[in-house]
Amino acid sequence: MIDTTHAFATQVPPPYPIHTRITTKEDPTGHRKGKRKKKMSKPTPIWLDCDTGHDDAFAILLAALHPSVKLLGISTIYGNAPLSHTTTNTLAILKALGLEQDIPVYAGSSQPFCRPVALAPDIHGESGLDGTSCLPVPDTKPRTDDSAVGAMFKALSDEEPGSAWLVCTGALTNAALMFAVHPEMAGHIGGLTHMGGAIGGGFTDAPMGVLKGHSEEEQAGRFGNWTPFAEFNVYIDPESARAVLSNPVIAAKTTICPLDLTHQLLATESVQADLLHGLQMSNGDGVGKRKGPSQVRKLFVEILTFFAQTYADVFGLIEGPPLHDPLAVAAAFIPGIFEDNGGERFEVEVVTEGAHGSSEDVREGGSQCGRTVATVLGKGMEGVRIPRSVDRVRMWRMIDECLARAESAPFSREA
Ligand SMILES: [Ca+2]
Repeated sequence: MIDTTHAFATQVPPPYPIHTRITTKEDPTGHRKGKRKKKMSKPTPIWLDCDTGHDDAFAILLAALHPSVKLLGISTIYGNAPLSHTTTNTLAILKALGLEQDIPVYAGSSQPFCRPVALAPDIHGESGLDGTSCLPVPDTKPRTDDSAVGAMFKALSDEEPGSAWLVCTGALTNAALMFAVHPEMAGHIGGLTHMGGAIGGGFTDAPMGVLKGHSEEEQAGRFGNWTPFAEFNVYIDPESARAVLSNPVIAAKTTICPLDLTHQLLATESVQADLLHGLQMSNGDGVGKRKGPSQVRKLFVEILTFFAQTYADVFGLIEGPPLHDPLAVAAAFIPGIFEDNGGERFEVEVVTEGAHGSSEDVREGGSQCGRTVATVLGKGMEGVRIPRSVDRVRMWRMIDECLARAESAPFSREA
């Protein structure tokens, strides 16, 4: 029997303001003026596993174009849409970034370990990436020289022990299969991050909106986005999530980004406007000048616009859509921008009992299947990191910088 009472500390640090407008007062590159040399550290090797929909597109952008990341490859998975769509979407985004030939893409699992497939057309459209008029048609196909699990294993193995990170922004099926086939990888990787889970119980004060057809009172007890208790990526394959998060070696180097965190990174209208035109660069000669939108900025902001509409329609979240997935990328290579209440760690148990499915009756029937129950551990004990907040200004600035880098790709230059 799982104890579903919340055992985590009740002291929640003050939240960052929700409507933080991107500031341009600091040099967005982070470099100081003057002759002092900054020590350059090696980029973090990352394998990205994603179900490319709207927020995954931003995860790919950040992983592919941030100079502190060495993107080893991408495996795809069912989730936001069927596997064939999420794979095509991944290749299309890489084409828009000019990296279609450079980043190997492998199609992974098309279904969960032992459940029927559940998809999310209400949020991402039938294609998984609906709502943009300028998504390019990919020229390449996913690689077939190895399986996704095999390619992921080989790429991570080729990196030094303790250096490479596995970043998962969909269900954990591919990851669980890799650790099942190659259990030694638990000790080899530097860490794992996952966008998934929902903690609730006042873990943060992130806005959750009010689900269509529900009152504010009814919403008050909900913290999941697929059921009142469960977040989609964990819900759709709870056995795989449980396999990964209950492995003590993996758990000790895992960070999860639950809805309680990701709903703090809202792409408000002002954020969308900033990303469309690009942040003003305060390098002395470009202050105050806004550029017209490049093709790649237009693409990514159209993606945000559609996502904003579905979040407003389905979840009543009108401030802007939460940009979940890039947070899992950032947690792997720049963990210091996340705040974790002084280093608290958790045991995370995934509920696998109870009714499970896509029907309204099952989803609203009270089953806690797919719930992530987090219990805070004693100081110094090893466990899962679950940040309570993130430096949102840094996140948007990094995304803007990556969009600026993408503008040199043929997709924007030849538009
Ligand atoms: Ca995703």
